[in-house]
Parts: sequence; structure tokens; C-alpha cells
Amino acid sequence: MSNMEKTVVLIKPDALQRGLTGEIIHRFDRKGLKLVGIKMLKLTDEILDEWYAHHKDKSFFPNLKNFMEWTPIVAMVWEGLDAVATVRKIVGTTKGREAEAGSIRGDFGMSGSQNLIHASDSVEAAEKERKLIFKDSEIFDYVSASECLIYSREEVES
Ligand code: FUP
Repeated sequence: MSNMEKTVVLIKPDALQRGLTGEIIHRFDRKGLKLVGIKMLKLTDEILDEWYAHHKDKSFFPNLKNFMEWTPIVAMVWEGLDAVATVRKIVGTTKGREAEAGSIRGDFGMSGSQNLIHASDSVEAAEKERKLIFKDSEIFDYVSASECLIYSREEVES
């Protein structure tokens, strides 16, 4: 199916501590994205060094790692047409106080470092991130009963 993508979302420690886990999952659910994987885990230095390899020389990197290891996180894989860009739009730009109202960061956050949520920024990043957290057997392939309400036939069959 064209542009059917999987993307990775992390509910970060600040969102977990603030009781926003359900609210965040609800937003992706209501949008019409399909949940194909979910687990709770504690991130490690090994995972974060790979995950944020492109940030490893930045001054904020040590604090970022500390923050991400503060509590367990909730990791999810969501599937949908153009899911990577769609989820980034729902998440909002990095700094909460500048993020669009209506986005998760725009509605619930003020910080640019404690910013509630992570979402893959490309299909390639999504694949890399998925493999760092999920086994293949933890990603589910199933038919969504609501797919015919969410997409036209042409959109999913083209
Ligand atoms: P995003 O894709 O919006 O999550 O943002 P980036 O990939 O640019 O940054 C990844 C994470 O690094 C952010 F979610 C928070 C952290 N960060 C900081 O702590 N300080 C900064 O100046 C920039 C990013």
C-alpha cells in the first residue's frame, strides 16, 4: 500500500510523571492511526547513544540522556498513510512554548528539553528506532476493522 508507514513514538519521563500517558495515546487513536506495537521500558546509555547519535556532540546531550533515563518510558509504533509526517504534526515543534496550539507539545508543554514526547523524523529513523526497542515479533500485523471508515479504498489500494 502506498505511503503506509510505521513511526515510533516515545512518551518521555515528564509526560509519564504528569499523568499524560492516556491523553497522548488517545490523540493518536482518535486521529485514525493504527497501534501496532507498545511497551514500557527503561532506556539505557547504549540505546540513547545510538538513538541520538546525531546529537552526541551537542552541549545538551548529557542532560538529554539523564532526563530520558529518569523513569521508564512508553514506546509505541503507530501505522498509517504518511504516518511519520502526520505524527510529527500532532506532536508539534520541539519547544513547547513555541509549538502550535492543538499539538501535544503546544497544549501541554513549555520546555524545549522536557518536551513530553518523541516522534521519528523520517522513515529511515523510524526503522532504526523501532529496531532499537522492538523485536519483530512485538510488531503486529492485523486488519483494522475501522480502516474503511478512515481511508477511501483508492487511498489504501493505490
Ligand atoms: P524533536 O525532533 O522535536 O524531538 O527535536 P530534536 O531531534 O531537535 O531534539 C531531540 C531532543 O533533544 C529534544 F526532544 C529535546 C532535546 N533537546 C534539548 O534538550 N535541547 C535543545 O536545544 C534541543 C533539543
